[in-house]
Amino acid sequence: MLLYCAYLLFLLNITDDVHCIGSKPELSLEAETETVVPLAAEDSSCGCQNMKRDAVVDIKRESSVIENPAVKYSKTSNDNPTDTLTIGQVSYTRSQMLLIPGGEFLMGTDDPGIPPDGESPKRKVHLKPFYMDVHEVSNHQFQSFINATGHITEAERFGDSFVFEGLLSEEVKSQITQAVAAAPWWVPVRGADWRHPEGPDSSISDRLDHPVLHVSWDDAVAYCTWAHKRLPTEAEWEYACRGGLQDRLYPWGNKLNPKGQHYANLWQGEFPTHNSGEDGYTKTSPVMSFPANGYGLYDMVGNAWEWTADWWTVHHTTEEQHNPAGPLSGTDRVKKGGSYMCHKSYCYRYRCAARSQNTPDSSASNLGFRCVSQEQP
Ligand SMILES: *[C@@H]1O[C@H](CO)[C@@H](O)[C@H](O)[C@H]1NC(C)=O
Ligand SMILES: [Ca+2]
Ligand SMILES: [Ca+2]
Repeated sequence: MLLYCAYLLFLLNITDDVHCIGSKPELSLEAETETVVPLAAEDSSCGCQNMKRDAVVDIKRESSVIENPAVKYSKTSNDNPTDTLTIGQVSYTRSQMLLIPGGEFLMGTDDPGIPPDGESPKRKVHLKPFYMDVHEVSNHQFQSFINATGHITEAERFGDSFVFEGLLSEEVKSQITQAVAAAPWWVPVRGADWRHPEGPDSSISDRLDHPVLHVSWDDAVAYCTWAHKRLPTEAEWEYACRGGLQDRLYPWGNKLNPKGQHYANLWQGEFPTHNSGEDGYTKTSPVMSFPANGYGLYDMVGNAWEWTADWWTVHHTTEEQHNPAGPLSGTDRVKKGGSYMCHKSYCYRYRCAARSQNTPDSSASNLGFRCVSQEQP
C-alpha cells in the first residue's frame, strides 16, 4: 500500500516551472456562432456529482486495498505491452499517441455555460509538450492490462457500479432497490463493471473498440502506470481538447453541428426519457467514430467522460501559470468532456472549458479516461 501511495505521489508530482513555448497550428475558422445560455447548476446536472458510493451503497472499505502493487505494476508485468487493434481501416497498437506541442493557451472561459462549475476565469497557462492517447482507452486495451496484471477494478471490489437506467434490461431493473434521489436515472447495479457495462446480463464482446467504462480514478491511474503513462492534468486535457483553436466552445469550433453534421457522440432528444440517436449512437460509440480535432485527437468531447489527474476546485488564480496540476488535496477528481448522455438541457458540459467531478472511487456507465506521457511512446 505504501509503495502504491508513493507511486501515486510520484505520478502527481509532475509540475515544474520549466516551460517551452512551441508553435501552435494555425487553423482558419469560418465565423460560427451559437448563443451560449448559462444554466443554473441544478438544471444542468448529469447527476454525476451525486454518484457518491457512500451515499447509496454499503461498502467494505478494506476490500479496495490493492494487494501487492509492486508485483502488479512492476516493469516485468509489462514486458510486451503492445497489441494491435483494428478499427475500420485503421490498425494501430495500444501505444498510439500524438505529440501535443507545448505552448500557451487560455484555459477556462469568462462566459461560463455553467458558472457554479468553476469554468472561469479565463487564464493564461503555459504547458510543456506532451504525448496524448489518440483516443479514449478502449475495452480491448483495458483487457490487455487486466490480462497482464490481474488488476481488479474498484467496481468489481465494491460489487456494483452506476448505470444509466435507460440502458438496463427489465430483468436488472426489477432487482433495483435504490436510486440517487437527485438524479433518479442513475442506479447502482450489482454486478455492473467494465466487462458488464449494464449489469451481469450484459457484455463487451461486441464493443471491444468502445471506451472502457466503470473504471474509477484509481483504476485509470493503475492502467496508465502500467502503460508507463499518466493521467493528463486538467490543463493538459483542456489544451488538447481545444486542438489549437482559441476561444471556441468545442474542439472543432463554436457551432455544435456545423453544416448539420454531428462532431461528437452526445444526446439528441429529451433527457432522460428519449434519446433519438440522431448522431448514430444512443450508447457509447467505437472510439474514433467522429472527426478528430486539430491535434488529431478523437472524442475529446462526448462518448465517455474522461478522468484527469487534478483534484477538484472551483477557485482558480487569474495569474499566469506554468504546467499547473490543480490543488494539492481535495475530495473529488476532475473529469472532462461530457459523454453520450450529455444534452444541453441537463449537461451542457461537452465544451472544452466545461468540467465536472466525482469521488476517486466512483465508476459509472459513462466515465472512462485516456493517458498522456512526457516521453515519446
Ligand atoms: C485476455 O484474455 C482472454 C482470456 O484468455 C482472451 O480471450 C483475450 O483475447 C485477452 N485479451 C487481450 C487483449 O489480450
Ligand atoms: Ca449519441
Ligand atoms: Ca470523451
